[in-house]
Amino acid sequence: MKNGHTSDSDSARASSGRASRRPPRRERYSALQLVSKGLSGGDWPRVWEHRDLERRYDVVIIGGGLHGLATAYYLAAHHGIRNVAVLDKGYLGGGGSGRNTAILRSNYLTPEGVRFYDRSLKLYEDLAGELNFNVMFSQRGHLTLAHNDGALRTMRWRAEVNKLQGIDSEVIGPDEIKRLVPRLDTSDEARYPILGALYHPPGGIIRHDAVVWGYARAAGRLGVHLHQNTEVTGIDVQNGSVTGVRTNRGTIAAGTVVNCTAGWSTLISDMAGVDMPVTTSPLQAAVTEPVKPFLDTVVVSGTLHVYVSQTDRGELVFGASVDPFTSYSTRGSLEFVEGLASNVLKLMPSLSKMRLLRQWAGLCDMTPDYSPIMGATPVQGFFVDVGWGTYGFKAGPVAGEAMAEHIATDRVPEIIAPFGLDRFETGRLVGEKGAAAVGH
Ligand code: PYC
Repeated sequence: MKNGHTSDSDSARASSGRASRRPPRRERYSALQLVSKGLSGGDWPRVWEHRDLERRYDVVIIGGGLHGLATAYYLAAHHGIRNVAVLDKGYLGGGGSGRNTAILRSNYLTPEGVRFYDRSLKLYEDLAGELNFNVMFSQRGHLTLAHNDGALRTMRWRAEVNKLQGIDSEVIGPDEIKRLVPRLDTSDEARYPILGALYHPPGGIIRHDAVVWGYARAAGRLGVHLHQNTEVTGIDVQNGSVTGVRTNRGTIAAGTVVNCTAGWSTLISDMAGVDMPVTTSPLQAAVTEPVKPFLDTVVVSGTLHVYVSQTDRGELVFGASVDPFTSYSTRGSLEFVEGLASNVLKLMPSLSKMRLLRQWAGLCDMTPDYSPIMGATPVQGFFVDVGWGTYGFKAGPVAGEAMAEHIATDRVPEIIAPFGLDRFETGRLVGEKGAAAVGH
């Protein structure tokens, strides 16, 4: 790392380079204690501790979402770099990390994308143990429906790329689809008949808040400072190198600053004088009242611009493609739910009596090739982990792991080498639009 950090030696965990997996005794409860605490509403320990804001850190991470927290955690856990602050202008996980539809998968279109998201899925599989936090990862399978020949061809293409990378992914026909999701209208009379689907058994859903809290707690325990309501208003650069950040709580010196924001990634990069080829659009989502579990697969239709899964609480969570305009608004719109309801009912007519409970929006930073931008920038010490479009949540663990390694070693890990900012000059784009979510 530039302006090299010397790790502190405050615990045996530092020398092993790994976080302890055993919770402190005060946090282990019997089932009865848990129920009684839950009912009495009392005295839960704080998930992460409050620390005073220092005037200098080795690394300042802007953005207290999953990517920022995971980067901080792996810096501390894997590289012993603990003099790290994560700053968020709101609350931890209040941006895209708490607004996504919590779908995980690795069935992308490009070999670069497939390898990258597969590593993330593997990290997610072990995350509850790694963080000692129940993240409720349910690998229930992921279906991307094809309603026309063009879509079916893309699914076959993805399946072949996936298999070559060792990913469990195949094209299945309507009978198998009906067996997996009996509620789907697979008849020939459907307005958009289902010709086949890309089936990806390891895909699924997770409890997104728990992932954020788990990383926050683990990073905090390793000495990382987590500062909420701390807005970055400027980035100081001298002679081509970053020297610190200005915030609503004063100036902080740092030789390494990492932009892990979504929505505001261009504004933050602008502060360091670095242009990002990113436009920002809202992505809306909605959830229904809870009903008896009937859907244990994630279902996506690119043609109908919709995806749906059922949570463990029984709610159906719906999403669509990004709004067709750029904006920083996170308000839901009536137009969105009208379109959503109409498209969902084309897939599953029997849901017509279900009621929507609430809707919301998150901000998606779209790059020209639908792949992220990760790594160093022309400003020495200023790193970016941005441009996450509609796929940031599923990438959080691998992005954190790789960014931490990059910052700590000054070497670009192979897994993120294709995603550098310079690809927009060299033209070596990673075109992921065909698998980015539903059609954009
Ligand atoms: O890429 O799977 C996806 C996705 C789901 C919701 C938004 N993106």
